[in-house]
Amino acid sequence: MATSISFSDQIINLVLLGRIGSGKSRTGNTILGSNEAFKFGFQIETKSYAIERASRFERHLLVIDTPGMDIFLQEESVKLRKYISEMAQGNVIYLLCIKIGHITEKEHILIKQYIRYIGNDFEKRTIVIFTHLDEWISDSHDQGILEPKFEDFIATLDKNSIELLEKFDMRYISSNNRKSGNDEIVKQIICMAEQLNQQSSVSGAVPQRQCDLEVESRSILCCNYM
Ligand SMILES: Nc1nc2c(ncn2[C@@H]2O[C@H](COP(=O)(O)OP(=O)(O)O)[C@@H](O)[C@H]2O)c(=O)[nH]1
Ligand SMILES: [Mg+2]
Repeated sequence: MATSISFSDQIINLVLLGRIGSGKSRTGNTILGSNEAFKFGFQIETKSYAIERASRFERHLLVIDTPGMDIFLQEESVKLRKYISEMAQGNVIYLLCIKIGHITEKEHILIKQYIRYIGNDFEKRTIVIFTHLDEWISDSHDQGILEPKFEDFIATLDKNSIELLEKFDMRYISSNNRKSGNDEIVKQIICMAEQLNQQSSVSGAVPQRQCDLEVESRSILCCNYM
């Protein structure tokens, strides 16, 4: 039976994950379009979950920021699941924040723990967000590369890191969270999230919105990245 749920009722639930200092809170602010939504900074250790909402590009976004953690075990996964089920309705998309150049052993261990304790769903519902794009661009300029392309960074990754991205079907986006009004990234995230939600929806249960946003970069986006 057709439902009365309209596109405008649908909420995109986004959960920020990643190591301490990986840029989770600031990525949340980029998405929400406000530098004041989540507290950020090296001196700020987020101790509890936080939630903010915003409407962006005609979408309702709900963003959950999570405590800084380098280890994610069963107990934390129970807390995360409880918080999500209390705060968000429907599917969530995980945004796994990694500072560019920092796919270290610690990231590999943490991601294995997410996969183990959040479950298989985690791999299918995650977008990797490489933060600190601005720093990578200025380093590239200092090295004489005038027009650095993020794909060139991906090409430098070792086999283990590529295998890690492959777990997420190479869904990744790079973000400069210092840039205010970074709308392109927000649109990229919305497009990927809508694509993932569409893939996992039970057909006909809820009308799923086709992504209609124009995004500039990468062929991945707006429903044709798979
Ligand atoms: N230059 C730059 N700094 C960033 C970026 N994203 C986050 N940061 C900085 O990295 C530090 C940690 O960010 P934060 O969002 O608090 O990380 P969290 O611990 O994962 O929530 C802060 O000093 C941020 O200002 C980015 O894209 N570019
Ligand atoms: Mg934080």
